[in-house]
Amino acid sequence: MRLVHLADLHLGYRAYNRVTRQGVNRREADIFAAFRQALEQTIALNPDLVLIAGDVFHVPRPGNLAVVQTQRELFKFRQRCPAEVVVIAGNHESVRSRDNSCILELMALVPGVSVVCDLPEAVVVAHGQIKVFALPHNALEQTAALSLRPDPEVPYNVLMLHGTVDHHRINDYGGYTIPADLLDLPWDYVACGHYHSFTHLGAHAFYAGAIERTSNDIWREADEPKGFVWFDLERHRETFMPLEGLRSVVDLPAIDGTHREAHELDRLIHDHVVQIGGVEDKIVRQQILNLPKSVQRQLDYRQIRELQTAAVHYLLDGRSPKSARTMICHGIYQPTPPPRHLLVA
Ligand SMILES: [Mn+2]
Repeated sequence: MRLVHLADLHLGYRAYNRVTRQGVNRREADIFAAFRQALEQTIALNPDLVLIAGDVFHVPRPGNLAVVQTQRELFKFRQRCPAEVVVIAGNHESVRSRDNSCILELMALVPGVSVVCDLPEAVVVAHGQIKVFALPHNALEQTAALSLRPDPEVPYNVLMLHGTVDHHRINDYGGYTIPADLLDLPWDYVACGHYHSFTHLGAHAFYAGAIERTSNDIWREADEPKGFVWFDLERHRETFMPLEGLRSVVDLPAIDGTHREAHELDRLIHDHVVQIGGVEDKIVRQQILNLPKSVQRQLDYRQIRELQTAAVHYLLDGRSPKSARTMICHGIYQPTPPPRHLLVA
């Protein structure tokens, strides 16, 4: 018995103002390409079960394109892969009001796909061989729901949930905390969603991580692989399956602007770009720390505009010495805080 564990797809995520030839937001198309690749790899693996641990969509009401494409991909997937699929809702697509249904309920119309949006539910799959205890985002609100125990009558017990396991690992807002002792029960596998980096949480518990860079702080994830978990329930052995050819996200080394004139900074900006072979088709950030406003005004904006035109996104993030000092005084200084305009709800 082997399973594929996907999480945090964030389909319908959009960023920047680049569009494809078909007029689709460049990043939305990128995220879909990653999803298709993950499904292709899954078909080749031929698992007994596919888990999607929440945040299928980036927002509770995604655009029609994202909804229609997702539905189409799932139908095609199920025609080519006999494995059942169990999906839970994450914080990004959960709705609070009872008079509004969750968009994921559409996916339950695909044969062999089970969706758990709100209350905890146990789904028995793989001809009675695997019981999946599914805890979507909303279910973690009530701690009474957490008196779950593996079922000794079933060969394999799997727990799937969407939330924060420890507070050092937060890259998204609005998640509930998962009690650590719930993960310590003798599950054959625990599939977690919410944290966007692949992480082993101890025993057989994992965050699969997101399939693309869709977090509030994409720069922290620039160098890490994105993909999903391939798990063998008999041997309790995991393999991380990275996705290939994702869009390059490059966080260039920060430049210290102290005692530097504008023309020196222009040259450093240029040199950093040359070192990565140009910015074409990439998402790039160049931070300049301790950059006085007077020097910032004298930078070569023709060069910066050219970089912004060539890249999918080129962010020149200048920090004045004063703003850094103020942040230290208030105890909120972080070495690389995310730029405010990149924060998404
Ligand atoms: Mn997420």
